[in-house]
Amino acid sequence: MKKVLSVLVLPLAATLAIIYISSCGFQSEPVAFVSATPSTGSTLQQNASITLTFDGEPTGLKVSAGTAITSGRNAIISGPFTPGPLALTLTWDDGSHVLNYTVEGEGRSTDPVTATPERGEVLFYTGEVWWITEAAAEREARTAITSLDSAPGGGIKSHLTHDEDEVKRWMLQTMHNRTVDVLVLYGDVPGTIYPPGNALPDGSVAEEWLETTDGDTILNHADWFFWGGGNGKNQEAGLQNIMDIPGITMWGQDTPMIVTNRGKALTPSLRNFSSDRPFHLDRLEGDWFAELILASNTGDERATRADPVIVRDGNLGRIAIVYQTQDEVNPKGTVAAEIIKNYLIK
Ligand SMILES: [Ca+2]
Ligand SMILES: [Ca+2]
Repeated sequence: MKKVLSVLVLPLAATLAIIYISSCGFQSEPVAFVSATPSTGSTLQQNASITLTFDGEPTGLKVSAGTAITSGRNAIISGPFTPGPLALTLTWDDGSHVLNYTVEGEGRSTDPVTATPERGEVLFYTGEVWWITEAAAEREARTAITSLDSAPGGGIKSHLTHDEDEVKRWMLQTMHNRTVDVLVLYGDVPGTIYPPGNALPDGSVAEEWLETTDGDTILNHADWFFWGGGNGKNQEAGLQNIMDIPGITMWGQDTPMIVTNRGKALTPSLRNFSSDRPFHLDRLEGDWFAELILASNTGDERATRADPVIVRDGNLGRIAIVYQTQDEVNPKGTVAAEIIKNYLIK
């Protein structure tokens, strides 16, 4: 009997010791800061609230402004905050962290208890172009950049690149950042974001970028979206793979486009013209829908063909086409900037 008892007691004692040691070890892990929403660098309303996430419960949390309520691994800091720059210091038993915000002053609405998100960015790529010369594409891009610089609220950050590797890097950086970013192309697509010859029909950087709830947008001018330039690297399958719509094409040389009411309101520089590669709205499938029709074959929203138009994949990314014309001079840069300033990045 004695022997049996010791056989039972010893493993039990060892198990309890292991549980004790491991629970002590778990409790002594320092709790670290993970993220804040809105993120540091954002602009806030005075009555905003900020949600913090830690990797464990932050005991003894104190904040240098506002009121903090802790709930498990999260904490909510509520205003009012004093207008001007805000360096919000968080301290808790295991550490400290500083978040920097700009709090909007008097005269602005303080009603919503939400924060203004950071603004997205725009990248123009002119390293490969088709149905427009590189020089003309650069001129249009620079016109758009000048216009975006003067957007209300301090301008919209944008830049021009010829480097296809930079396009990929930038897309990876701006993916999943909860802001609408816009890539502008001129009738061709770099292989770094969509491997040529439709080598990656699913999962390319371009497709991944369009499949987050950021609402990121690829805006294309001149030739067919993702056709792939003079060599026709991708042809019809490029757009079809990106949208996952097998039947969609952009055929339609010289299709008259009439500016819609929303077009007149949002893109004052847009005039009636003939599109050579209009979007086929009657071929949209799945969650794709025409979000903003600026000009169409009917001049209204019941159209089957449109250019410029923004189509969107449910609550995910967007494809915009603007002046899909063959070697024609249009105010591509001006109208693109109007769409971005007045609609996509406000
Ligand atoms: Ca984004
Ligand atoms: Ca696909």
